[in-house]
Amino acid sequence: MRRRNTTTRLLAIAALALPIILPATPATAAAPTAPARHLSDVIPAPVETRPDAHNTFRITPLTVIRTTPGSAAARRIGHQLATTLRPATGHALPVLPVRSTPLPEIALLIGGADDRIGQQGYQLDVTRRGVTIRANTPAGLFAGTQTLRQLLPADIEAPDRQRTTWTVPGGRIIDYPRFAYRGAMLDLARHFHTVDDITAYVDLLSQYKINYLHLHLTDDQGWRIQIDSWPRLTTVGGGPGTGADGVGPGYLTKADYKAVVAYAAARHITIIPEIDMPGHTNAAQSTYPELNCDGVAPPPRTDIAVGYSSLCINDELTYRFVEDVIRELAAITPGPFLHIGGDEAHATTDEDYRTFMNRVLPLVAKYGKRASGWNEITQADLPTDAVAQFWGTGTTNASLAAAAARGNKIIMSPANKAYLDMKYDANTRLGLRWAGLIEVSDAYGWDPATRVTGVGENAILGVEAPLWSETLRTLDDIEYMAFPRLPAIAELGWSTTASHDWESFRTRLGEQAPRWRLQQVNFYPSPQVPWI
Ligand code: TNX
Repeated sequence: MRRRNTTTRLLAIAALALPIILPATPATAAAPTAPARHLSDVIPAPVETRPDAHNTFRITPLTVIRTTPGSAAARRIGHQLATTLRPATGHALPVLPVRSTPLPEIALLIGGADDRIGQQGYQLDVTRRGVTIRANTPAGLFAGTQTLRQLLPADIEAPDRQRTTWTVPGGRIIDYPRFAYRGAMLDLARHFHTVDDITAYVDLLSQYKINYLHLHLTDDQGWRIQIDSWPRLTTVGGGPGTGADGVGPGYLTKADYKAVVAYAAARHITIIPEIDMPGHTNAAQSTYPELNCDGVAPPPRTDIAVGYSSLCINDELTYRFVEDVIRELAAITPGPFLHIGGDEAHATTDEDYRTFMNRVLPLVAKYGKRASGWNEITQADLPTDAVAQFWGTGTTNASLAAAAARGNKIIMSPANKAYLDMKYDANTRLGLRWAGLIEVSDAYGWDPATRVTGVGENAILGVEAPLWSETLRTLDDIEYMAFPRLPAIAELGWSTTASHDWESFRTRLGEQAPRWRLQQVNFYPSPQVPWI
């Protein structure tokens, strides 16, 4: 009964849509024919692809998007997919929460997939009749739609209609990530980046199955998140004249932050806020004199030196401040993690560092969050659920290996491989070079599970590509440093070691260029990549 009703409605929709859509396609014959896509032309490389050349699917004006009945999450992903596909196809692509349709369909279904896909994977089947993406979770379903997007010709990213028929290569993909955590980090402290810039970056990250965005919210040069109990942190610490060279002012209000969290969540990306401490705190200490042991506020700093600031370790006020900040931030952070920095505390003695961290780590737990921090936090007494983020350039780190042996999970961000703010070559206008020059092959050419002695596959939660913004001002700058290295790190985090292959990767990377041009992504045209 329900089925027939739905069918009737569908046919009515199709009948309505046909006269509107069909006559209006004069550009079809002249449309450029992009090279046929293959099931494995995807970044990150899928785990298993079984092409079936006899079974291609064509998206046409009749195609509908069908989602699991009763699943609001699946329907939302259906609408997101429709929004992505409508401009270039010009098709209506109605989203219908029904059991099946007589029309050619892209079905987005929760459940019924191959056992191996787990909580983040998906199964994608392409036959003549339709595309079916199945997953156990909305996150997996969303990942599958990102694969489908890449399986379509590049001009699917065009802002207006290119042609009427869109071919998806036939066969089956079974795909799931190697690591649960695939992150990117953006530094809002050295130069503030607006909500629009952050959300634009989120859009790009989500295409490569990145599922965490770590926001570096505070540093010596600026404080970028509203804290009601210490209001001058933002108005002064994030105010005019702050940031590297004094030209990166601004901050996220709590409403802004919540908007970023919600926008990212809709793209299955979890925000991780970082408050860096006990060093990297000059913006707070120059704003509030009482946060200094001598009660005297140091001048604001706009240079990019590191390692000179420290909170006052033996003053109770310090812990009231830290607890206020953690409490307020935890309250607006739905994700599990709160990052407490902990790097380069060169102005804090080792003993004071341990004292500080051993008091602060329990505060994170008190407000219901799991602590993460840069690898230096392994010098404190870490709870086993704390996560340490490796940013060194070497291949040994005894304290990190000991934490891994005790059961702490590690995120790999080796600065000489994963840092998106390092220059590509000596001529790169933006970026720094303290960890070396990082060409695309360097960013791709390492294995997270063999990088640091004693930190193997099982100890690793995942990978993260940090982007520090000492030299970056605009979204164009962000894109130039992230593309094409971010997709390299995304592939290291998602794809199997068996599929790791530079020749394959650089070919697939080259095929992304037409998409980036249409999306107006300002990427670095590395000479290592055969761009098309
Ligand atoms: C080191 S990496 C830092 C940051 C700088 C970055 C620049 C780390 C945990 N700390 O303070 O911005 O180098 O590449």
